[in-house]
Formats: sequence, structure tokens, C-alpha cells
Amino acid sequence: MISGGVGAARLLAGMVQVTDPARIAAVVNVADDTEFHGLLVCPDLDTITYTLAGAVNPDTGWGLAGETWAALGSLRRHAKANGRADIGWFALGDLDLGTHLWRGHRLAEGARLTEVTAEITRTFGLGLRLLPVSDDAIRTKVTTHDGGTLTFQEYFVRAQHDVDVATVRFSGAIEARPTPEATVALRDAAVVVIAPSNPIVSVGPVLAVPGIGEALSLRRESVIAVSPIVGGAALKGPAARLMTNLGEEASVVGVARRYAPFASALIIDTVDADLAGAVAQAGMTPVVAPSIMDTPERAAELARVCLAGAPR
Ligand code: FO1
Repeated sequence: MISGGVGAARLLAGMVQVTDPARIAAVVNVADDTEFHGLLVCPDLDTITYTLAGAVNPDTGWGLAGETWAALGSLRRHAKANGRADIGWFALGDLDLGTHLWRGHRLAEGARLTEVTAEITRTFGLGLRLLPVSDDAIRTKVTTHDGGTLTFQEYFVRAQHDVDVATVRFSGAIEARPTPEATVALRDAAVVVIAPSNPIVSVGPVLAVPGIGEALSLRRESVIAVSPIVGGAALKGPAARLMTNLGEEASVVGVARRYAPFASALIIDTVDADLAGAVAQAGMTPVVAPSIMDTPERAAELARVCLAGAPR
């Protein structure tokens, strides 16, 4: 599954109910990743891990349930005393910090992000494979109309994505190489599912890695996508506003136009059934099915549609 954060985590939680987790590989976006205080934070990888482990903070969809904030409080005390409001705005909880300390330690030893991710999923007892699309650094950069450039987390968290975006680019994507594990997973999978993640800043950076977009186009008939846009809006996050900012239609039709080159079917929610014809016009086979995963059962049902729906 081509995966971002929360939407992918929900669908994967459905997938593991309907098929053997050992047969599932998630190829995950790494362009949200950001260095904080010398530690690499990987929000999409960690959100999926924590969600599938049943350990995610249910209120936020990221970080760990039952979190405490002692270390962050101490960091913010230093920042306040020394006039550094630019330090400490990204909330790292004490339990979550343990994950970043482990990852930072292992990366400093020379381990690949793919290896470290496998270790973290082992810690949390996950059965599926979580594969960063690349072990190289890819970083989403957003420019705003006043000419400012923001890292993804500055855009998403500090600005609360409440800004209009002029351009989105994935710094490092051109030079990045897909990992061997991700390449093999996308080659050998019976079906590739594009999760209901943000088409621009979650799916986009994965497909921007040289070789990934082409690999999907070659097997387009067995690639199926779940629209992250329902009734013209994103279920969570800035997808609709971003698409509009970039001149794309914030609808299932806009998603179909974006995904048609590398995916053959698009699952759209029942509220968008009247747009099925327009989705077909855009070059994708519409599959109408309930797409709002507000219960585990709904997630499992959508997972079944993905596994059955892909035209062979
Ligand atoms: N999202 C926020 O809105 N505020 C935060 O302080 C925050 C901290 C954070 C820490 C670790 C982590 O893995 C994710 C975190 N997120 C936070 C979510 C993060 O911005 C993700 O990039 C989004 O979920 C989009 O993928």
C-alpha cells in the first residue's frame, strides 16, 4: 500500500483484519520527516506503527496514548528563558521521544532507515512490513505567496496548514533512490493500493522517487486508489485546500485526473456516486463504496473492496 499517515493507518488497520499481515507491505512517505533537536522524526512511519499497535493517541491520530510531556516542558523552559520561541513548537511526548532516540542512535551507527523501521515495528509487534520508500532524505518544501519557504512541519504544525500555498516541491526526491525492499514489494504485489492519503504531500513524494511512478504505470491495471476527498473535502488535513491552491479540482474527479496515469480504479464514497461518470471520463474506473473509516468494521469492509475491486 502506498501510504501517508492517518488515512493509510486506518486502511491498513482494516487490511490486517481481512488478510494475513505477513502479506502486506506499506511503502511509506518519508517527506514529512524532519530533524528536531538532532533526532529524525518520521511522522507517517510512526503514525502507522502506533495505530496498528493500538497505541496511538486517539485524540490526535499521532503520538502515543497516555503520553506525558516532561521532556518537552523542560525544553520549552530553556527556550522561554533564552528567547527561542522557534524551539519546542513541535510536540514530542516522553514516550514518543523514546522512538526518536532509538532511531537517532541506530542511524548514527549507520543503520538504514528501512532497518530501523523494521526494528521499531518489531518492538510494537506488527506483522506487516513498513517500508520507507527511500532511505535517502526527501523533504517537502512549501512556498507561500509572500515568498516564504516552510518545511512540511512548519507548514502543517506551526502554521496549522492555514496558509495558501504557491508551490510544493520535494527536495532530494530527484537524487533519492527507492529502497530495494520497496521496489520488490511494488513489483511482486498482487495488488497495489494507494491509500486515502493526501494526494499532493503524502502520495506525491512517494511517486516522485525515480522509478516508483513508472513501476506503478507498468502495472496500472492492478493499482487501485481510495479517494482521500469525499464530497469535495478531505476527511482530515489540507488536501482539498492544497489541490485548490495548485489549480486542481478538489473532488474525486481531480483525484482521478492526478492518479489516472498509474492507477486504473478509484474508490469513491457513496456521496460522490453522481461523479462516477466524470471519474470514468478522467480515465479511471469508479468503484462506489463507503470510504469513511469511522469504525474498524468500515475499515475492514473498505479493505475488502480494495482487495476485490482491482481489475485483474
Ligand atoms: N501534529 C500537530 O498538529 N502538532 C504536533 O505538535 C505534532 C507533533 C508530532 C510528533 C510526532 C509525530 O510523529 C507527529 C506529530 N504531528 C503533530 C503530526 C505530524 O505533523 C504529521 O506530519 C501529520 O500527521 C501529517 O502527516
